Amino acid sequence: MVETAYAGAQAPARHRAPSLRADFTISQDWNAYSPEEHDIWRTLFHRQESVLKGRACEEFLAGVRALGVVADAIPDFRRLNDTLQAATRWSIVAVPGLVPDAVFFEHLANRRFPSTCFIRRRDQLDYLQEPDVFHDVFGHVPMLMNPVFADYMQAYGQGGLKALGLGALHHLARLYWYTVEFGLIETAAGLRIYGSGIVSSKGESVYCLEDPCPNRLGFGLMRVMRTHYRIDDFQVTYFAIRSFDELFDATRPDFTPYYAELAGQPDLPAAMVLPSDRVLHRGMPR
Ligand code: HBI
Ligand code: FE
Repeated sequence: MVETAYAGAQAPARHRAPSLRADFTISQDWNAYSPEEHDIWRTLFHRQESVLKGRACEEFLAGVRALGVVADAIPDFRRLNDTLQAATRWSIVAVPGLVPDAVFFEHLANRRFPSTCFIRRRDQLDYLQEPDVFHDVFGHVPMLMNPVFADYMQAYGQGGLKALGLGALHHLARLYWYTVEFGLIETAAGLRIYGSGIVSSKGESVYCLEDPCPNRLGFGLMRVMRTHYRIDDFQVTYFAIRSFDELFDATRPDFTPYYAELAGQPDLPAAMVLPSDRVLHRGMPR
């Protein structure tokens, strides 16, 4: 079963574009946001700002500060782009929701991050199926201010286009899931979070580092690309990189031989720990 990263929920009609461009981009229309929508952003921002102290990695927190992403209101992509383009030549483009894989990779391969611009309802504060502007702009964009991670995301997009051609997307999607969305990093002060799916989630920001249940393993490229993941609950295994350079260096080679090797190996259940794993914490099955 090829997990898709997200189930296909739909954005509220207001932000589903009447004029969807061929590359699936729309205009953010910042003036269309209601005071209630800005207030939902403020609620989410304040919650994460406090829970991420001592939990998110410095690169993420520095990115939030450097971008000028604050609690006051849903950021205007035009403002963010002035800063982001100057820092790492990335741009945010607004999309109405999940876009087809090939479209998503094409944008990433050209240093364009496709960000949704609708925000979740107040009754979805703790979980929503598909990314909203808080997940994308608060969760993903700050890491694009880090030059190494910015290059990794472009390499991922280029790799995604190749993987599509090779029918190997399900392997590469796991790399994205266990790094970009749910990655941890080892630091002198201990494990810290950089994954966007975690930093935009109050509960998982604590669970991923402190709960005894999940495994915490050292990152391995082939290990991650073999491993199933959960899309509707906290992860049962987290992988920790030693540095963003390690992550970027792992994506330098052409993956074609990796996919050939993976085709001959069984996938691994998300909760499994192998004798060859570098075990930082062996979880307790729930
Ligand atoms: N579209 N807008 C958007 N955001 C995503 O994160 C996204 C997507 N389409 C496909 C996708 N992610 C994943 O299926 C790929 O990473 C494999
Ligand atoms: Fe995401």
